[in-house]
Formats: sequence, structure tokens, C-alpha cells
Amino acid sequence: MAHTALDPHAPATDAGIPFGVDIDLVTGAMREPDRVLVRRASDMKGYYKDAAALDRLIAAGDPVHYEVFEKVIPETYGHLLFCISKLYPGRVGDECFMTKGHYHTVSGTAETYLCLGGSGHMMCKLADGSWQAEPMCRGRMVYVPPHWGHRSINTGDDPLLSFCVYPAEAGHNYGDIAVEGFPRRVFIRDGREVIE
Ligand code: S6P
Ligand code: ZN
Repeated sequence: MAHTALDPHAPATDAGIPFGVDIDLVTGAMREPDRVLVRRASDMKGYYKDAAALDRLIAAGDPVHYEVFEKVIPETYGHLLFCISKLYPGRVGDECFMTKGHYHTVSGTAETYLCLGGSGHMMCKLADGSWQAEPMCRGRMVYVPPHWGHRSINTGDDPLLSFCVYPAEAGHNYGDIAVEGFPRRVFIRDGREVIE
């Protein structure tokens, strides 16, 4: 499993029984998440254009890039996984902080991201290299269709908060994205956003 469990022995939520979760729609805080995935700058080696800038950031304190808060749900067909994704603002050189990005292992599974706050893009790509950057801002939902790789990119000064929902059996395929990369990156230069 790609995600780190707070308590690796925690039983899966009995998702055969209805349950509720409190989420603060302003801060994105999920009450009593079962798992929290934390990725720091040092987890992002190889992802940014300016590797030396990333090394400097790691040496300067290795800041958290993003956190994902989840409830444990059986990862089997019929269930839905949901999470809060919190991508912090920042730059590696002049490139905006971003998530690693992935395809779903079960490639034909979609995902919805409802942006709760912040600003940025959902960078989407197909294996043939075609791409689309969907703007994200509070109240905008982005639909990532089956087969599209996806990565969140924070272009603003506040955390980019999203509520994500996807089929529980989807899985995360990081390997193909790590090899292929995304066709475009997002930078802030002279106060302006540049996609290249
Ligand atoms: C899962 C969904 C999100 C991401 C999260 C972190 O399908 O897309 O929960 O896992 O935004 O991104 P990444 O690319 O490191 O998994
Ligand atoms: Zn996904």
C-alpha cells in the first residue's frame, strides 16, 4: 500500500456500516483520520526541474510538501475512497509545489476533486502525451476521467485544499509517471504564472 498508516494495525473501517466524518470546509481538517500521508521535499527527488533548488530546500529544513488525510475503507470494488489533500504553497526554484502525480493502477477509474481552498491546477495527462491543466479554486470541482494521470499544482500563497473521491480498487501507479513525467510544468516568474 502506498499510503502510510498512522497505526498500521488499525482495522479497516467497517464500511458495511454507515458512518460519518466531520470535515472543516475552511481549513480542510478531517476529524480523526485513520491515515495521514506526509510527503516532504526529500520525498520529491526527481520530480522538479531544478534538482539543486530541491536539494537546497531539503538542506534548509525539508519542509512538508503535502498531506493526505483518509479514513480506512476496504480497497475493493463497490467501495469509494475519499480523502482531503492539502498541498502547501511554495516553490522549488521558480517551480510551484506539486504532488508526485499518478495514474490509477486500475487505469479505467476516474476521480473527482472538489477544491475547498487555495488556487492552482489539476495537471492531467494521457499516456500519448496529450495534456490539460484544469484550474482549481474554492468551489470548483475537477473531474479526472479514466486513464488520465493527474497531479495537483499550487500556484498560490495558501494551501491548495481538495476533497477527493475515487473507486476504492483504483490503486496508485507512480512508476509510469516517474518515467514519463508530465508534458508541462508550472512556474511563477515575475509574479506571473508560466506553463511550459
Ligand atoms: C488518489 C488521489 C489523491 C492523491 C493525493 C497525493 O487517487 O489522487 O488522494 O493521492 O493528492 O498525490 P500523489 O500523486 O502523491 O498520490
Ligand atoms: Zn488519483
